[in-house]
Amino acid sequence: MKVRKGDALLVVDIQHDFLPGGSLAVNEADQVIPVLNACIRLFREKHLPVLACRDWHPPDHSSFRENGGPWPPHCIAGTHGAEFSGLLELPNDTPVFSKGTIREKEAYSAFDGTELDAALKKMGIDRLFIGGLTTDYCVKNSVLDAKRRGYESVVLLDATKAVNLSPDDGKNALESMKTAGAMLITREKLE
Ligand code: VGL
Ligand code: ZN
Repeated sequence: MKVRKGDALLVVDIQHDFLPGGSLAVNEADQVIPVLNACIRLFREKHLPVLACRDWHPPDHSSFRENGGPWPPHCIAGTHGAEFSGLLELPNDTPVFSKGTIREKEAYSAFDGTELDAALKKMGIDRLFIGGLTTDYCVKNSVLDAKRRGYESVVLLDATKAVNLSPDDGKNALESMKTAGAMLITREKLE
């Protein structure tokens, strides 16, 4: 598949807390970073936009266990755990969209409460390539939202890893994205 004008790359939540050693570490999550770096290089070479989102919670977010949510505290705004991995080669001018910033509200999609849609429209984007963490939450919800909003969506299979609270969550998430009309491809298919 050839990337072309109208394409953008969205890098989802490559933050310390989702990586090995983090408070919500996802199995093998570090393996996606070199794949994403290769995608970033490709998009930059073709002068196509690269964007990123991050989980950016207040310290008492409602998704944390102590507040009745399913997760350990993670990605608290301004902390080391919320920073992007230093191994991720994001260009300095990458627009970053923060989500989950309101205490009472969970927001798994990069579109939820952000200016992402407006930014994509302004840049004339009609197809979004999405990779990052996690397959069963932020990637899934961002892909489904992108489709709903009329973008073609392409999931980068080898650039995403699942939390798998239940063992099949990642597999089911990919299935639901496919059913919604998203394309699933590996990075080697991209040129
Ligand atoms: C995410 C769990 C909790 C994600 C965010 O980025 O997929 N997962 N918060
Ligand atoms: Zn979160």
